Amino acid sequence: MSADCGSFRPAGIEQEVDVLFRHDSKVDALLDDWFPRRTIERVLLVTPPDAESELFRRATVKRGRYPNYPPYGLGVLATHLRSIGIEPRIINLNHEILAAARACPDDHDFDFDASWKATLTAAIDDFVPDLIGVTCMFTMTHRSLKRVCDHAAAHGVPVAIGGVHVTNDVERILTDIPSARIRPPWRSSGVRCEQ
Ligand code: B12
Repeated sequence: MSADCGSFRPAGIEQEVDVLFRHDSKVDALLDDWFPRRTIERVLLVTPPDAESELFRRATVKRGRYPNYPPYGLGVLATHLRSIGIEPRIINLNHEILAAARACPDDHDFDFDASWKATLTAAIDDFVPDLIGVTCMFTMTHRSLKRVCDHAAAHGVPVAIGGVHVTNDVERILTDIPSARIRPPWRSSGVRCEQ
């Protein structure tokens, strides 16, 4: 029995390759738009606050009951970026908001949204990233993720998202967070890029 392995391609792969070729000029235009210098030197990696303003309670902060874990996933990404010559910076807005809430002397003076927005803006202005990557582990953080992506994108820097929630809740991610322009596809190992 002989088999012509050279001409054999699984249907799925054929389709993916086809799509890549058909959209080649569109991808080129997108890359020109997002990365005019056609290079990525600095990537700002961001963890959104776990909580959101409507549900945030300073009394809970003072009792030390909000979780505050290091962003392990972003640490892994930062290591990979460094290994290919890209400078990463991580900003953990969950930690930053808890620290700011703890430090603020008066409950009424604390503005949750203004606080994390100012921290993120300062990081963007200082680091001048070519790309902002936002992580999201928990479904309950979806609204916070959306707000962080909207605020980051308003600075004119392309925003990519990833993490457990993003991979898991793809339909909501694709419809609800247009400000994150680099998102996972329905399937395959590539990324979906939309104008
Ligand atoms: C360790 C862990 C914990 C730890 C630490 C949590 C933390 N905040 O870091 C502890 C034990 C504290 C914990 C607690 C909880 N957990 Co937990 N936990 C996990 C676990 C087992 C591993 C997560 C992890 O660290 N992975 C390793 C890192 C390196 O991977 P990563 O973060 O996903 O990042 C990689 C990729 O996702 C990607 N990536 C990530 N970000 C980005 C961004 C961009 C731009 C790109 C391109 C790529 C990218 O690249 C990274 C490197 O490969 C997951 C299950 C799982 N398999 O993921 C559950 C899981 C995340 N936990 C879950 C839950 C429900 C909880 C709790 C809510 C449980 C509870 N009822 O209390 C609490 C919440 C606590 C909190 N708010 O932090 C669920 C979340 C489900 C959901 N959809 O919301 C999971 C998925 C388990 C499950 N199957 O149910 N958890």
